[in-house]
Amino acid sequence: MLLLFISLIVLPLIFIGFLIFITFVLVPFAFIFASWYMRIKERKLTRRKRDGANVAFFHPYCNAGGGGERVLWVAIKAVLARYPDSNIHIYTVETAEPQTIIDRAQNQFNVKVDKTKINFIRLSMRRAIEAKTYPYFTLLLQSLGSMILGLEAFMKLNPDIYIDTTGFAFTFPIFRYLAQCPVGCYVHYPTITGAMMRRVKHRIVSYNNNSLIARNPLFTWMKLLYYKIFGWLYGVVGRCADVVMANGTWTEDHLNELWCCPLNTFRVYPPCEVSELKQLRSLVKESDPIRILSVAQFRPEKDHPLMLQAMYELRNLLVKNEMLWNKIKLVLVGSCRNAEDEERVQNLKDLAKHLSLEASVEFVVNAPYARLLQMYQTSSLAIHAMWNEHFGISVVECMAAGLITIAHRSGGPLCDIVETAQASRTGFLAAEPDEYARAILEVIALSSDERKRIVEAARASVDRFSTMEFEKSFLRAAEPLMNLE
Ligand SMILES: *[C@@H]1O[C@H](CO)[C@@H](O)[C@H](O)[C@H]1NC(C)=O
Ligand SMILES: CC(=O)N[C@H]1CO[C@H](CO)[C@@H](O)[C@@H]1O
Repeated sequence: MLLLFISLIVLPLIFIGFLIFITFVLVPFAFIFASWYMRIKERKLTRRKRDGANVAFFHPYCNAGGGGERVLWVAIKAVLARYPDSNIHIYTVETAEPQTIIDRAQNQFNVKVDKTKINFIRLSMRRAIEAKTYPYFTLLLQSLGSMILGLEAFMKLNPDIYIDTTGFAFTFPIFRYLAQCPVGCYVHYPTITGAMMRRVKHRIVSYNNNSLIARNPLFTWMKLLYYKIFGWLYGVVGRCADVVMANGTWTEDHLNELWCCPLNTFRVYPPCEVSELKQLRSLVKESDPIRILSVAQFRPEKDHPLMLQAMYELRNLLVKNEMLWNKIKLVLVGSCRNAEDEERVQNLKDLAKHLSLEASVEFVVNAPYARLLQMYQTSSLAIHAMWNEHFGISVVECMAAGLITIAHRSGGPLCDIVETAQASRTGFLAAEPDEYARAILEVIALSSDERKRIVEAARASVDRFSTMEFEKSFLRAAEPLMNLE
């Protein structure tokens, strides 16, 4: 009886109600929305044709003076040079005067831009993206916070082209769907990586997970779930970008794993300042010691002990050639940031003594830049030992300075920097101490012609990381964004 009542009266009523809702509420609403939308789009288009495109860069900390800011300013300069009638807007939380910010860009990065073309859009919700606002679930909450900041940005200016240069992927959908503008981004570092998820899964205690979580299977499972959900969301928002630029192979591979859009992902190396180093002339004379230079902060991941072990192996290889061995010196140049680093230097000195290498190893701590330049000119080889470094700017700099470089066979040096095919060799790669030792001997045995060829090839190859190359690749990648379809 009840069933009959439901099927005869209630269900049709629900159905009719639903129809009424659709015809009288949803359809008119959609209609109003669509026409409002078309008007906005049309107005935007008219404005764009009259005043030039509004290109908006999302870079909250545009006055920070780091590598990310160099990318921002060089990119802005390139866009203005290629599309002179465009207007640049920067969404920022900085409070400094426009003149101060632009002066700093010029002093620090040697990038001069036309002040009248740049408009700063001040955002007030700075707290929304600060990590310290969120003691828990930082990744997720900070990303949602960036959406709030993105909404504020969108309300203050609806741009024609949106480019994010800080990796806040969660702002993409706002600009893609609400602002209806093409979205581009330059990514230095993915917010989450497949490797991070795997680390939780295998319960490895590392810098970003605490031991309580690693020990407890339930917590591990929950954290994994959290990372999985976050990774999935990151993929969803990432796919809202029309053009993705990654700063190197490492970043590109990780983005392809999570965003899965390799066709609009491009590798655009950040601009490095190598032209000055390329001018350096070697001052090494025949009678001088053969110096092997390492330029690396005294941090654990730089793996200085590996270099000492390589020297140890080298001496074993040279037992019959004491004279040559006595000529070879390892010079470790680097900065110490704190007492921990200083202790590490002391430990390295102890290790050198333990391996009886103290006469062959020299430490140069916190040297000024002029001294570093002098070290470049008086060394003939460079050594790099860090495993899986994302890029390895120090390797690029040593190559630019004219040193024959032996770098670790992993990460950036392997994928991006060093070419080891015999005909086009720009350096050497090694992974084990004895491999390093044999590479050193091989370099020492090179004829001066061969040496010259490698140095020249290496110096030419670092142009791939120059400012000019960056501008070219950036504009090429950004072209689909700028074109008015
Ligand atoms: C990309 O950015 C990350 C984070 O700043 C950095 O560690 C890496 O070295 C960069 N890669 C290149 C090719 O510069
Ligand atoms: C995100 C997180 O849980 N980080 C912790 C990882 O472990 C270190 C050291 O135990 C803690 O200081 C972090 O807070």
